[in-house]
Amino acid sequence: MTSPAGDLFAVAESRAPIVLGAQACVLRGFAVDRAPQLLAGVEAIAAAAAFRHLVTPGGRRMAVAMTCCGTLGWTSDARGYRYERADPLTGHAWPAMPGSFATLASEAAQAAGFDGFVPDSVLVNRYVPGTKLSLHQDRDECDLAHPIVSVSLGLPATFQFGGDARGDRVARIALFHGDVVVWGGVDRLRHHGILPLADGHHELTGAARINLTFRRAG
Ligand code: MD6
Ligand code: FE
Repeated sequence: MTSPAGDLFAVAESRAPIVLGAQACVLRGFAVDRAPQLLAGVEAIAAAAAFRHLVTPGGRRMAVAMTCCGTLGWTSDARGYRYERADPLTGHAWPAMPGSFATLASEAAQAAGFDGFVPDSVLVNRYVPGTKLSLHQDRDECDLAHPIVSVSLGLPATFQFGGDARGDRVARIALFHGDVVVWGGVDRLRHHGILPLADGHHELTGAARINLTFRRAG
């Protein structure tokens, strides 16, 4: 018997999809074979559009470091949360989305019951031990009929999955290297977050977790 929580190199033990809601699930290990390629892509993206700590409209510095690729990138400052065609740090277009990223996202969406998902934006989140992401909804995308596909790489994390209302009961799910979460439809506006990342070291990412969330933003 091995303990996934205690083995920082581990991927999830079972590959059975985990149902989070009527239209939300975790595809265990779906991206594990493609992880090295995805991480090489993240390095290239970060070389052109550096990881940065965005400031919320309320003036708080976000603990998670972020960058983007695709035709639209998510950003935040005193003017609000929004998608932009250019990286505010450089004034240049965001790095293009690698073809292998888009393919993975549509395959995962399809496996979760969403046909024809074509992302135009990837938000890349980087967590180090101690970093958390507070409960939030993803609602800045134009058309909420499209699902979101979220890929976890590197150190494991505890995902919080709540309801449509902020005060609804929150479930906790462990996410491991290579896991993919897909949600949309009736579950598209559920609150979610990441608990503070535990200490650790992963052979591919070191002391970090990388999360890719694929969206159709425009
Ligand atoms: C994360 N993910 O896993 C943060 N949002 O690091 C998200 O905020 C998220 O995983 C929308 C859909 C899926 C997600
Ligand atoms: Fe989110």
